[in-house]
Amino acid sequence: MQHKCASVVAGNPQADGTVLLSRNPANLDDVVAEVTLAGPDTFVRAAEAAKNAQPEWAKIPAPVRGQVIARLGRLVEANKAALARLITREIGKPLAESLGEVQEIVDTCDFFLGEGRRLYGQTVPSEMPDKQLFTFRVPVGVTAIITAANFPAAVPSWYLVPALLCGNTVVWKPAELSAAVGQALAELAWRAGVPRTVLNLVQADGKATFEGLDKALQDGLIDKVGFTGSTEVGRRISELCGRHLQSPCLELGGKNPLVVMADANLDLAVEGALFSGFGSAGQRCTSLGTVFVQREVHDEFLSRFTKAVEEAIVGDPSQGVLYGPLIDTRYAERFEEYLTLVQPHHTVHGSTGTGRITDANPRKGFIGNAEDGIFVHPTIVDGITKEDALYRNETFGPLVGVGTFDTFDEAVELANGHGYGLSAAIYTTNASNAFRFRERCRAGMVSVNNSTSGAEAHLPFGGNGLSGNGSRQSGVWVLDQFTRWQSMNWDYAGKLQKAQMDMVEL
Ligand code: UN1
Repeated sequence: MQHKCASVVAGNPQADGTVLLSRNPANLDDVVAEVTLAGPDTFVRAAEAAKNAQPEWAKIPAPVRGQVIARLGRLVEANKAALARLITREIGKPLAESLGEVQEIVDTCDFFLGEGRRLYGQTVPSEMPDKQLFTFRVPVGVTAIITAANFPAAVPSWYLVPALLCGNTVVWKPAELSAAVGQALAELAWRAGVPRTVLNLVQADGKATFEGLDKALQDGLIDKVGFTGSTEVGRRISELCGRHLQSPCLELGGKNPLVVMADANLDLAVEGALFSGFGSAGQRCTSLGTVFVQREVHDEFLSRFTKAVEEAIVGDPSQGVLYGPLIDTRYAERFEEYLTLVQPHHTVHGSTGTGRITDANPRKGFIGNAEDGIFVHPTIVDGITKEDALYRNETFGPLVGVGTFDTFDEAVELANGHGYGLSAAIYTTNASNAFRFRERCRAGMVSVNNSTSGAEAHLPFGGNGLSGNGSRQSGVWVLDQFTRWQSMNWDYAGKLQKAQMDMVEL
């Protein structure tokens, strides 16, 4: 089945624009969707529709908005298998991970449906008698949500669900490469009862989105931007928002380290490195970048890790593979460029080859026909030091660096020194090392004896440095992105009481 995707503004499909084909990266002959890409004007019109709808949506009591979120959760659950299959078909994520991704939406809805009954403010004592102070959470207004193809459903839900619950209206621009998944999720939200004027869908490329966003910000139509994607694009979004005195919610790249101490359970560490380094073909923002191994166990770790990678099954993502294709041909080209950063002092551990998997450069145990899709070999590059480009460049593909350290202090320095600060892991059986690592680590998310990926839907998610501007998604913490605090003071003294001047003296 071929989907037809187009922008939907206030419930009206927008027919004008250029057409792009969204293809199955495991089989490029399979056209998943015909996507009509909108121009900047459509983005602005979507923002206007969202602006007009916002006061009415905000008037609906939060517990009632929570019921809409509850219905969305149940609808997503009922359509879990179909949505997961669409994710696998459109972006090539292994089916088990796609099912996990859909479950993450259900978890997010389950968390926020209750938040509709909590959305607490506070009562605060005043410094004067007969006066009471209060705080309230108020919606920010119109939110523009721009999301990436690698988590085409779960990550958008991290924005859409709390934004809607808090009384905001939305312009959502999914990635062009996952347009059909975007359309399917928006349709479920409308069916759940989110008014079509409240959630507007814009299918557009990056250029049109920037132009549209710029204009909408200038016209005062957008109050908050949420963006998940590359650090480079995040910087541009941030500059644009900064001009309008706005701070966006940014979730950017990572070069996530995994530290293996000599006292670690090495089999566990190998399992964690395999899952976070090569799962989803390394195309998660939480994917493992470099493993730093204490010198005494380096050779042993590397040989077990190499064996695990050699035995891993790659190929057709609808089968039980560790990973499938890269999402797009451009990703493969960029990945091959990263392979040119391998230096003579590195040792490359590819199982049968490096770069693209083809009939001439095959991989043992590959499932499916490699020539039909965008498949690349898993690669381990040993000998990474702080001076290497591979130490600091996010590769967004199945490439894991390995480096060595002697002391714990060196490990911390290596784990922090690349500029990113999203996720970091340590494998150790020594509790003091674990706590010290957490304390000294720059990353927003730290794992002990677990991989760098696999965040749960109710813990704060986000990073520092090149990984973001400190904003956090998920759980109650994201409420600070989608609401603003308003205070109120209520004086019942029957006379003007002046703060600081009329304070009671003892
Ligand atoms: C992302 O890659 O943008 O922690 C998000 C994880 C997932 C989310 C990753 N739950 O791997």
